[in-house]
Amino acid sequence: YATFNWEDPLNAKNLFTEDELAIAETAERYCQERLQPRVLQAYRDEHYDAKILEEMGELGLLGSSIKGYGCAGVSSVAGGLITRAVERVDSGYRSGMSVQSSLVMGGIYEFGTEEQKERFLPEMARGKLIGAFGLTEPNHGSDPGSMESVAKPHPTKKGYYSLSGAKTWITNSPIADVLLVWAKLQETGKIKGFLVERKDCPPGTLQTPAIKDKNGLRASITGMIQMDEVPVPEANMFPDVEGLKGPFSCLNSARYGISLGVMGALEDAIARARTYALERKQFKGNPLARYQLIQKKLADAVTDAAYGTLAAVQVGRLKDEGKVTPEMISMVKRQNCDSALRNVRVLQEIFGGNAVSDEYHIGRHVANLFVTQTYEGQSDIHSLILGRAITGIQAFV
Ligand code: TGC
Ligand code: FAD
Repeated sequence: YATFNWEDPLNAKNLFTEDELAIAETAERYCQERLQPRVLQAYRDEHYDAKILEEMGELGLLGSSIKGYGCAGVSSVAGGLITRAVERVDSGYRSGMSVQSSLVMGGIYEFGTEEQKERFLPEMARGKLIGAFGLTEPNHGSDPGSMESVAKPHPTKKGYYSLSGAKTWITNSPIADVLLVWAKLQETGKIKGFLVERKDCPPGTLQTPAIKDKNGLRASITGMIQMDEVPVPEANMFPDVEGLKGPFSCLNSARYGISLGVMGALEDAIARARTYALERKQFKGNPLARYQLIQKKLADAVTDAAYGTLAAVQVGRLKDEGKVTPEMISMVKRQNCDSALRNVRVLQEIFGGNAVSDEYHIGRHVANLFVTQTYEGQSDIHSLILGRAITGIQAFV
């Protein structure tokens, strides 16, 4: 028999190509050497250093599965291994990267004109232009189809739309140069995607205030997008896609990335809990790891991390072969976010009172993983997506 490896119990490594292993190693090294040392202070200060995107850009980690336009063109699984490496440090760092890579660059790549791709993608791949994705509104989160943001023909500028409305809980919005905003055309009521460039917005038309004092995802920056008749040239609209298919197609890639990303956060929590359980002694000098209840917690978490990883790798392979369905992505996004959050909450118990100190890092993962379960479709919403596919009955309304 081979030797059991608690860090990769079902030998997922065996499923990766040489290229994927090399990319994962580059990403893991960067994240452990450059991100891990700054996360504690960043989380305390609720500070996101935009330079991180430039650093990631230098390593080819942004928009990694896009072919051409200065992007690496790697497999979906390799892209997932990058998100896993980043989220092993912090879900907020992964969030900043996912929005840039999957939601904005991915959207431009899939639905943009050739001119839009040439204009935005190379600079975004270098982390020199920062993106945000505006779908959620104050009154419409799980149900973005009811959005109120509107695009009217501009009253004075020919060839321009005028965008008004508000988006909220938008990752990167306070620092974004280009905001992919989804709004309904006044004439048709159909949802369209617009690339709003901050540098071109007249004063007072675009505000992107930060949402402060979050109790999760504090190492990422989140804000609103407030639009008051923002002029946007027709050349900045996605020409062909309309309806929710546009934003949801972008979400397919980002949700996939989260499914492997959260396994990174869970694996980090397992490693920290195992070390703590081996070092901390209670009752006659025994390490906590000596006790059966502690071992069960570790066994459950290690099993769920291994299963979740294999399922996500399978979905990634199907994605690259053109055989994936959105429901498969809903399944791994929901299952992996739920299991990561559930297990990390249990592992937190192993730290006793020390769990309350941020220096043990476990509380940060718990708070972050609540957010991952909520954004990009809250888990119950993914249950309903799966329920609809299983029964043929739509239960949202
Ligand atoms: P429904 O009738 O289901 O679909 C409307 C149209 O969209 C198409 N579609 C999809 N297309 C591609 N991929 C998918 N996954 C798709 N899902 C649906 C569908 O075929 C249809 O097309 P057409 O041509 O017939 O019009 O729409 P509904 O209004 O009933 O939607 C229901 C529901 C619940 C599925 C949907 O609204 C939903 O998923 N809600 C969750 C909202 C959400 O995920 N928001 C994410 C905001 S972005 C974010 O959170 C980023 S966080 C990033 C970070 O920091 O990491
Ligand atoms: P609601 O839709 O009000 O839902 C509240 C609860 O009710 C949930 O548990 C939900 O599952 C449940 N519920 C709703 N409808 C039903 C139903 N029909 N049946 C049963 N249960 C239901 N959005 C973006 O567009 N871009 C971003 O970059 C972005 N980044 C984010 C970053 C952070 C830190 C956070 C917290 C959120 C972010 N979001 C972003 C928003 C996120 O996608 C939404 O919070 C999420 O979609 C849920 O919407 P909501 O908060 O309005 O909750």
